Amino acid sequence: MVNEQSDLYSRILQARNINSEELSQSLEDLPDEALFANIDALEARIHKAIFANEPLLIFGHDDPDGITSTYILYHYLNSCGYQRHSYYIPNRNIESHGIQERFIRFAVEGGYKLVITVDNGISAFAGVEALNANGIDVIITDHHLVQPELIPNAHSILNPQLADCRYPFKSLAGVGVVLMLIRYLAKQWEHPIERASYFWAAVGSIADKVPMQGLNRLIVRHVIDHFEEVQDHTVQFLLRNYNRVSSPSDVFNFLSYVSRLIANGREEGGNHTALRFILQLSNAKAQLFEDLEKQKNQWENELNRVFAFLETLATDFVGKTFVYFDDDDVIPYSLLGTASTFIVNRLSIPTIMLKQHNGLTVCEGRCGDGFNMVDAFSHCKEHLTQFGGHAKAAGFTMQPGSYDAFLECFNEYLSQNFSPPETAGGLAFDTTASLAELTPENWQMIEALLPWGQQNPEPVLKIEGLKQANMGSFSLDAASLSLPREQAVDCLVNWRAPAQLRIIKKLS
Ligand SMILES: [Mn+2]
Repeated sequence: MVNEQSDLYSRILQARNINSEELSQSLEDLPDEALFANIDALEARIHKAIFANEPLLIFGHDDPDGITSTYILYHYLNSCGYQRHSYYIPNRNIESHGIQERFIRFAVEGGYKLVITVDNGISAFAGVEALNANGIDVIITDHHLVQPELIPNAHSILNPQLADCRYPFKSLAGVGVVLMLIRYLAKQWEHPIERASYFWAAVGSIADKVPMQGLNRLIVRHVIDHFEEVQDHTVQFLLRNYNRVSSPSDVFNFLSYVSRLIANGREEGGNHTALRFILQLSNAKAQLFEDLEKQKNQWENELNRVFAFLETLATDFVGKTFVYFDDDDVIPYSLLGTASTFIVNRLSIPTIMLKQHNGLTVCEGRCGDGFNMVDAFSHCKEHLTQFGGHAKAAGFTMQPGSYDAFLECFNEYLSQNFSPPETAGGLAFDTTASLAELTPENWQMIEALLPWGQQNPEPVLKIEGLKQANMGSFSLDAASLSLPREQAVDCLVNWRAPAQLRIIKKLS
């Protein structure tokens, strides 16, 4: 617990306008889940499925948010003794986002009577119709933006973004929504959820880059502060293959590591590697872990290659928007969104990346403040076969022949709805600091501000007069810019570890 405030710590609090009340919230401060619209109807339908012993299928989304959502719901139903539930996670390299033909066939042939979508489904209008036509009820849980004019005809929908939803916090990840659902079921059924559910909710929330404030912060911080309590067999397995985890930043780094590890299991349906790894109790767990580690390393190499390529595209780029069609197949389909994010971080302009995939043109769009990707795609929907996402991260598919018409429509929308933020040039930092202030005591105080994420980024300090010769015991991390040996420069830095800095910009 933080009792006295250091100067550096309180300057950062002040710069960010953080009230210390928010920093001390705990699980007891979570709002009543009954405030969610339709949650009683969801509970009744799932209850009926369990008592009638109906085959039930959880339909996840192929990313860490969707995987952790699937896991905590699947596992909660397990813990209730239910045995007729299963899960299906589509392979994003084979199927596009949402309820598609392969899944519908799987659900029908498997004789399922109830499908629960997690971290997706809110734009699956046609998919829900098709399942209904086959006598399958659908419950949707999702956190994406709603197209209010086209809500699927589901049995019931849990989504904080619904117009009539009174749950006060709107920015939960998909797994945050599922966590609130199982917390509600736990109260109704008087059967507690496992404490590790918070660990997996934290992993999915970090991976989905939701704003790290409010309830998202509360969930991740709970895991940081109660790490011993939230460990299940998978966490313990992973810890045997990981460095020591003792400080709050160790826990945060471990959570980020796990979110990257489970991002790569790409097998389809009930065979998804990452989910099988989490569920596995036997020796096979080690084999699956090796698979995942290998995939993660390959993926990180691939990522570095793509980033180097994007760096060449971004250098000296001038323009109001960045549109890139990956004709030459430099960017793998699975990295298209990551690539768009990279460009937005570099250039701060709306970015769309497109490529051919399975006979269709797919697109991932990203932007910062001052623009809304979903609105832009919605404006151009006559050219698209499917679209969805958030204001700052959205995607679509279209027929290849529609490209020119779409681009004209998109550019027209952009010219009327985006003006570049005026802060260009002035890179923001939290406060000026001196090397002498970077003490172990201050490091510990700043750890109280973890977890980092959107709306709560890692602090940026301005340090004046840095040069190699006066760094003392401090080292620079691998991603740092280098320092001149003799001539002192003013720098913006991240304080990465008690004795480690990352120079992110040289100012003089
Ligand atoms: Mn999500």
